[in-house]
Amino acid sequence: MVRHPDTPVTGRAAVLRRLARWCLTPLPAPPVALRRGPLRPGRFRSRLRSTRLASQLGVALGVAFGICFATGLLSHLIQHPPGWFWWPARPVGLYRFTQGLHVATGLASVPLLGAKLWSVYPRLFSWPPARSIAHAAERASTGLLVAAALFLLVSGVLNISRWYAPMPFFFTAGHYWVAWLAVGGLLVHIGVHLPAVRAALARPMAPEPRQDGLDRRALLGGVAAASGLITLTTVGQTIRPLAGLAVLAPRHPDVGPQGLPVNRTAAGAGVRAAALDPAYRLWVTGPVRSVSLDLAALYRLPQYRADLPIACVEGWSAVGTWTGVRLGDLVALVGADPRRSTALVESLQVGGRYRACTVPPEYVGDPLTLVALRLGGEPLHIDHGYPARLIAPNRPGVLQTKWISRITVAGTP
Ligand code: HEM
Ligand code: HEM
Ligand SMILES: Nc1nc2c(c(=O)[nH]1)N[C@H]1C(S)=C(S)[C@@H](COP(=O)(O)O)O[C@H]1N2
Ligand SMILES: [Mo]
Repeated sequence: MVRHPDTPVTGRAAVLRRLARWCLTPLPAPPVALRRGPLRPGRFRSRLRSTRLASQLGVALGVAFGICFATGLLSHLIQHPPGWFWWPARPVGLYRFTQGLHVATGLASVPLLGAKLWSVYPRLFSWPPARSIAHAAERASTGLLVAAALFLLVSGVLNISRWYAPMPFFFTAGHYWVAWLAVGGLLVHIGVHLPAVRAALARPMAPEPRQDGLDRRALLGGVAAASGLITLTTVGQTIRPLAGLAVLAPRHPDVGPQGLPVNRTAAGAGVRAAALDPAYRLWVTGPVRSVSLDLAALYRLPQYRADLPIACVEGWSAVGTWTGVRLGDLVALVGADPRRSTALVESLQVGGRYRACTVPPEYVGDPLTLVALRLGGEPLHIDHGYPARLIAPNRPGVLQTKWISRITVAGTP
């Protein structure tokens, strides 16, 4: 269509068409004199690099990042539930599985991402750098994807290693928002490359010239072996039979007081004195009455046993045998119906992000949700929450509040 230059552009479709044409207009190529160093034609010669290799590694990364995003988002929703969200108390170990999978999959993607970036980095120096505005935008989004992917893996590894110094931001918030950026960038990336991926993966393999002593299969085998080795040496932090192999895992499921790891100690939380004070009382406030119970009074209530895991957000988990009072019994004691009540559980700890948690009705009314007084038959070690701690099925460790001092029940009689 030829339009007279004076014809005004009207209508949204016309504006969009014009914008699209503008975006796709070829840009002038930069002076050839700039084409030096890595920008030289034929600078990268490894025959190992191919669209097929980038596609195979890409598919693996796509699956891994998809699993990480789904399990991470789930963990976020459990900790910050919006009104529509519901998370069941059964099966008791589901969160243990999903968060263990999150960290294991994230760790296994480290070699995948390294190999993928190696396989495509010559494209960083493609010439001309931008053919059009659209091409420049696509490259920028790829840059964003790379930065976000590196950030997620690095911040995740720093977090599970409990090395917070290099992260001058709150880990969870940074990790969460960058995950959205990564997924946005990944969707654009897949959209752009899908036809090439399909073509590259459908093509029957031409026999590959041997070069550098390594072929594509050996490279992929090496990457798979590296991922497998990382998994094997870390996943024992949550899969008990593999604990012996977990030489690279930050946590060992059986190392700690009473055979269970500790995340924050009583000294670290600044609660030693308050927890050991003989004047300790657990205050329970409800719609009808309030009670304050000392340890002897808590022991006089019916005691129940629950074999439940602590499933830390950091990907380690371990099962303990807990004994104590049902949270539902305490809620009933102050005149509320456990199955229709929410409980705010607060710690002796004064500050800190994990000093309190909210327990929704499905959990308050669950017979396995305990205010635990004992672990493995002994009174709780002070680092596991003595005198009393919350233990509930299918919850992240951060929501298993230790050193409980107050329970506030919102519910109807
Ligand atoms: C974290 C995930 C990923 C990262 C960081 C990543 C990174 C990159 C980068 C930096 C490039 C080179 C720049 C470009 O050509 O646009 C590239 C190319 C490519 N990627 Fe990805 N990618 C990821 C996931 C994927 C996925 C899920 C697929 C396919 C399902 C994929 C398929 C491709 C293909 C086919 C190319 C072009 C390679 C060529 O033609 O030589 N990538 N990727
Ligand atoms: C080595 C790789 C990774 C490790 C070790 C890791 C570790 C973690 C940890 C420890 C948490 C819990 C944070 C908390 O609740 O305090 C978390 C949450 C999360 N992760 Fe990852 N992660 C990795 C990779 C990824 C990737 C690739 C994605 C997304 C594509 C991702 C998305 C998320 C999301 C959305 C959350 C929830 C954050 C929140 O609760 O607000 N992670 N991750
Ligand atoms: N008051 C309080 N309770 C807390 C925490 C905390 O920092 N303060 N940390 C939580 C975290 S992150 C985990 S994983 C579990 C660990 O319990 P454990 O130390 O008994 O294994 O306790 C939870 N309870
Ligand atoms: Mo935790």
